[in-house]
Amino acid sequence: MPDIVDKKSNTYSADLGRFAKQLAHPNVGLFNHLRGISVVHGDLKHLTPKARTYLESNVELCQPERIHICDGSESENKHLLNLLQQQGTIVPLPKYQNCWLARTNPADIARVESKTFICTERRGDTIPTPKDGIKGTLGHWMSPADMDKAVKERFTGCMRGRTMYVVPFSMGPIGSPLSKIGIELTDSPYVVSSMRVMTRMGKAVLDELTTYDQFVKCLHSVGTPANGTIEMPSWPCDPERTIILHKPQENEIVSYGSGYGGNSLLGKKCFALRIGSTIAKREGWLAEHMLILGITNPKGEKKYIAAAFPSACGKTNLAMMNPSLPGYKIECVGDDIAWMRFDENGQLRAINPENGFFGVAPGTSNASNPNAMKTIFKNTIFTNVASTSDGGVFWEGMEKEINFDNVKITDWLGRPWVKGETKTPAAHPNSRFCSPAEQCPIIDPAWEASEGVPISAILFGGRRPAGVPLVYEAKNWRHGVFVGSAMRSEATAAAEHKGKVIMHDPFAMRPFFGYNFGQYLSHWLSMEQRSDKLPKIFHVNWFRKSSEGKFLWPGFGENSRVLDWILRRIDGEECAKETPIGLIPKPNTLNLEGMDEDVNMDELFDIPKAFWEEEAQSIDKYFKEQVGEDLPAAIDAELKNLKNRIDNM
Ligand code: GTP
Ligand code: SPV
Ligand code: MN
Repeated sequence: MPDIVDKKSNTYSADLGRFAKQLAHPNVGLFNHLRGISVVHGDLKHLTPKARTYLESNVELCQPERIHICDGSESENKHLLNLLQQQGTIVPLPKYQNCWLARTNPADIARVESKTFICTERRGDTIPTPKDGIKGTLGHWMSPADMDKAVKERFTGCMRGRTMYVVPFSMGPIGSPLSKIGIELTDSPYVVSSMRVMTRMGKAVLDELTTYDQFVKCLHSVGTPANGTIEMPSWPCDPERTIILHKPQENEIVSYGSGYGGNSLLGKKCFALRIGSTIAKREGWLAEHMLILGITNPKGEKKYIAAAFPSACGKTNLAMMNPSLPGYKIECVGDDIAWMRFDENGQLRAINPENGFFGVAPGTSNASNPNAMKTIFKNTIFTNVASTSDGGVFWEGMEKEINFDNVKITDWLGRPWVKGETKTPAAHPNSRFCSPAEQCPIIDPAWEASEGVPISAILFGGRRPAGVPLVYEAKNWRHGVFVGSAMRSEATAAAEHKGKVIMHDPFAMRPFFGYNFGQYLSHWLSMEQRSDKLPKIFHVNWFRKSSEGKFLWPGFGENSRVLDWILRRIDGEECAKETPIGLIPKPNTLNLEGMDEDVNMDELFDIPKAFWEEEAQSIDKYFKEQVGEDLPAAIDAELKNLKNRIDNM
């Protein structure tokens, strides 16, 4: 490897040793320069003409000191981890194998929805027009001229003195007809290391581009504040000027100022959902914020289910569930994103475009998610969790996993933390693990199948402390699309929202729509024309609370009981009864055998008329204020039908 880190200056040294190595290395010639900037790793010759043009124009804009073309190799990753350690971005966690802890600038800890924009010529292509005087909540639009201005202001010379990494990555298995390629240019080695976990990254992707030179352009910089002062050198960022931009027409993403998760790992929310949903609309498929799981019943029959829950509402947990119901087996295909399309037989098929899990750490334990616990203690980058004096990690929910007498805890901000004394949480509520998917002990054998897995049911769900039953089934596809459009959930720490307000979050996609939500609904409705074998749609709620504020349902592994009922519905069993909101289990058809806890089924399945009158009104208000003219007539009709059914309760 030609890249040597100079320990004193913390940069690549241009010493003679390297010069000699370059001469000896057939692929790295003296002429490996782009606009006078030297390529210190990788070879320009491996870039396709389009990739080279994209790199060239951004080198000119960002003016990096050097270019590193990533190959995805083990040795490259070692080098990056070394560099990150020297910069103080990560510390090793010697209790585990190849695990690291990153602490961010406390101002850079979650996605920033208010600073996320979609850029189109016409505003109406991006967002519905809200009612006069109402602030739109279904995304933010920017004009191309404003985007150009925003980019120039922030990116001109933003990589001076830094390395620009060229990160070729595939969303989905390399070579699958359902996969798409991206190239992320970034000045953050943390992003490169994380992208190596979250996507298929490196040389094989550049090779793939030589047969089909199309990729999503992803430009990222952690930025430098306007006054030139980087507050926390170990985690450079520019929170004041952070901006996340998407130009669907050009398949282009530009992200500035944040190093965190969905803001910087551009394959994830920016590409796989925002740009992905616009490509999916053009090409006739669906890009969704959904987990994918395989479930095998005691008879050995296997089906696949996709489920959309908002951020921090239980996707990772459901995807890796240890079923409490005897004889059942769950296998995980993906925990966050599903790309789905109908095959020639009209069967909906899904791939997980990701290669790793960027999961919520707090709440993860051997009791709640043992499969995640078996996944995350090797080759993992933890971000903003607490650490223990014996070189391990800690977060809220892990109390039973460590012995407090033997270890001292340091919180996510680097301060001493004492159980029962310190009032603030040890780990940030949105702290995360970033682990390779293949390490999951229950990863599905078909998780990388290039044709995807067949989907039999789609679940929608959210955190609904009141009024919404554990499970109900939509009457048909159209009603199901309405149920998705009417989703609401309590706000979580995964974004910048404050407090426990119940927010509308249609399809769990509100922060991730790449185009006008009204058109998105029409697109979903149009699936009826694509197939006569549409999956059944359900709504689930693990989070209903009693009048004393306790969860009515134990959740986690016990959710297998709900999946069992869903599978029986798919098989046509008559275990459901009609209610005004949809079909719920007939009495005694939800299998509760062997449950430790007594569950108040009446309370759990109660459908209070007053609550649903209010709910329907709130949905109506939301559609009128937020979607207006763009609301498809079929969805409006479904709402009217719901209102009628509630009136007749
Ligand atoms: P993102 O990665 O942000 O998209 O989140 P996610 O949807 O994957 O959420 P995740 O599975 O990480 O769960 C978030 C939180 O919900 C954790 O604190 C879990 O402990 C909690 N949770 C998950 N499933 C259940 C459940 O069935 N019941 C209850 N009460 N809590 C749950
Ligand atoms: C989410 O917020 O839905 C996440 C985490 O999965 S992030 O990648 O930061 O978007
Ligand atoms: Mn998510």
